Amino acid sequence: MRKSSLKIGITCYPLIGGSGILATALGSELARRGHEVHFFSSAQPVRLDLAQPRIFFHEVIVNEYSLFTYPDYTLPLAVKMAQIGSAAELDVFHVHYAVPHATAAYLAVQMLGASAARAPKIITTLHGTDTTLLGQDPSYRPAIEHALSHSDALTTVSESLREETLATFQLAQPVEVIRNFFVPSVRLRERDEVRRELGLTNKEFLIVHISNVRPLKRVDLLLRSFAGAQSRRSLRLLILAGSSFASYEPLLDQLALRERVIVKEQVSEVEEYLDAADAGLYSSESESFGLSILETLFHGKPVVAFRVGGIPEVVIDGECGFLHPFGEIEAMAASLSSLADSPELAREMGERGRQRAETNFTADQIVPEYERLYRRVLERRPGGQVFSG
Ligand code: GMT
Repeated sequence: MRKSSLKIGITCYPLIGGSGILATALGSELARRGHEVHFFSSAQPVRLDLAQPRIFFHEVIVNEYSLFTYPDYTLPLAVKMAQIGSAAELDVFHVHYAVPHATAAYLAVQMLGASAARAPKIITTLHGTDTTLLGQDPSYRPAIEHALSHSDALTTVSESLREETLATFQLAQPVEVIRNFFVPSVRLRERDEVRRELGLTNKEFLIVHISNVRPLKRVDLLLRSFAGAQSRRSLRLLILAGSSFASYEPLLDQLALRERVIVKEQVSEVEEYLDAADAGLYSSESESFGLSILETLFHGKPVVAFRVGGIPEVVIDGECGFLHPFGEIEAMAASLSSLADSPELAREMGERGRQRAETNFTADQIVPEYERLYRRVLERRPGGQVFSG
């Protein structure tokens, strides 16, 4: 008999990073829909609410054995997944980001025994750099390809990443696109209050950037694009940095931007800053999707970005923002100027972005796609068994 609820194991990175945020939101939505969800990670994922019914968290302890130069995470993760997979009778392991999660899932299933009909099925969702960076590295590529080939289903978060995945790995099974989604929070503080905290007057045009400021986010091009923008209004840039901004400090001085750029590190409530802003600026050289860009659209702000990876699948150029070929900072600056000079244009584009996000990228649209995938994969179990319910 087909059971309505499933038991799902989700493996993800815990800290600020798109794949962990998406995995956490997915787990929360699945639990809200009646499924039992078990998270595996080295620490509690930042946005995970353990008070929510049907959510469980299994911490993986990274070993500190002094005989090893490098700590190992893959084996303790695989053991934890095997233990809980068996004890909680999980139906699926849904791993987010292939390295090392898909390999750990494969090992966990092997530990449960090749003939274990009860072994969870493995779904791997590729998020970006697992294909675009590590997939190009000869010391990782064969291991990733092995783990992907032993997954029961593969998904990517954009068509662009699907194409790159197919070009990178030799895969016999299909790769399905299930795009990212976002659930906006109920606003915590009013726009005016946040702008006051930032020391902004209502006349100033605030541009926001949210990222982990790793090298591929190209914060150098972000600052140069901003420095080139000119407007009748005073322009300010707010950077919400998921890791240390220290290495970019000298460039702030070099471009004489210190008075106009506000940097905040490790902000957990990014959404109230999105409400306080007037536009978003993103300068990555590679981006499979751009979850922060989607968050920016949900908050009704137009986006200026480079046309790379999956970004054009999220932002429609000329409709909810402006996209430019990678590296064209003068064009990025000109787009920022035109938005700042025309508040009406910025508002209209922002509104169209919100509509686009609400039409295409809500949990109600995307989560059922994952639920259908889980059920399809489980039908391939002997007798189509689903053990939970
Ligand atoms: O590179 C990052 O910013 C983190 C990385 C991750 O896996 O946590 O993000 C990737 O996954 C996000 C969620 O699917 C996507 O929105 C990002 O575009 C993607 N990053 C890259 O492709 C560089």
